[in-house]
Amino acid sequence: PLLIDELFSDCRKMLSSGICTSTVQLPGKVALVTGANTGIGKETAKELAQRGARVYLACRDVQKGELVAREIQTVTGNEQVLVRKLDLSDTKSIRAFAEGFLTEEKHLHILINNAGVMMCPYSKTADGFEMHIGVNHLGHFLLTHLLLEKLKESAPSRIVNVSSLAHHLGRIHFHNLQGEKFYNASLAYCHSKLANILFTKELARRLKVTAMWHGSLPRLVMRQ
Ligand SMILES: NC(=O)c1ccc[n+]([C@@H]2O[C@H](COP(=O)([O-])OP(=O)(O)OC[C@H]3O[C@@H](n4cnc5c(N)ncnc54)[C@H](OP(=O)(O)O)[C@@H]3O)[C@@H](O)[C@H]2O)c1
Ligand SMILES: *[C@@H]1O[C@H](CO)[C@@H](O)[C@H](O)[C@H]1NC(C)=O
Ligand SMILES: CC(=O)N[C@H]1CO[C@H](CO)[C@@H](O)[C@@H]1O
Repeated sequence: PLLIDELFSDCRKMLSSGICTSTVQLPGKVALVTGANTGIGKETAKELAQRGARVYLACRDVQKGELVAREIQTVTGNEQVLVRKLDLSDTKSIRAFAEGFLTEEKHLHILINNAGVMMCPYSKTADGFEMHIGVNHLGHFLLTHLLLEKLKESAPSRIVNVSSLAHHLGRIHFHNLQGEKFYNASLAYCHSKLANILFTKELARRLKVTAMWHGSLPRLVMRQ
């Protein structure tokens, strides 16, 4: 049994992306995590709060978000955990969120594009995009675009796009971008996660170009 336990633990270590050993503290930093009311987003938000950042939980369900915000406040002792409404399947909601955020906050140091739908039945966003590509890619694309100036002004800052190993199976089918010709929920997820990677690479390329003119600009870090 011991051997099997060890083997299992080794496999888990191999499959996970590694363990963060940084002891960096984040007082005075402002962080924003999408889909922070559960899963990876919630754990990330908790960790950022633990390190002293002011953390915005951007959630489509504000009630769920508030419960988690209170939990994080209690566990970390950090009061600065705030919830704001963001539905990435609706560009009106994304624009309203960004407008509110830009008005209320002077800085944004860390943007974590985490929210995601996975293998849902065929459905469309408010704007008519297939749900995976619409929420996981296009929604975060617009959000990042709207917050980019603030990130630049707050440099050193960073954008983290949460992709997945599933991107290896992804293909960008330009003739079937919205799944209108055929739809496979697993593959639709993979495509959207590939789009996350391509977006990150191109954004990194463009920001580096700007960096030659302005000096300090956001850094991009990609987590698989
Ligand atoms: N779990 C894994 O093994 C794994 C592996 C590789 C990559 N990932 C990536 O990690 C990220 C988080 O995954 P997870 O496992 O933590 O998923 P999860 O537990 O299902 O959480 C997903 C989050 O996204 C939110 N969300 C979904 N649609 C949204 C929308 N339209 N607007 C705003 N928020 C929305 C959900 O809100 P509700 O609670 O309201 O539904 C939830 O907070 C995803 O990008 C996923 O692709 C996960
Ligand atoms: C979706 O695609 C995957 C990978 O190619 C395949 O294994 C699966 O059977 C497909 N599902 C459907 C419902 O066609
Ligand atoms: C900016 C960055 O780190 N991009 C990486 C994201 O992950 C993909 C897949 O492993 C790499 O190819 C990129 O270089």
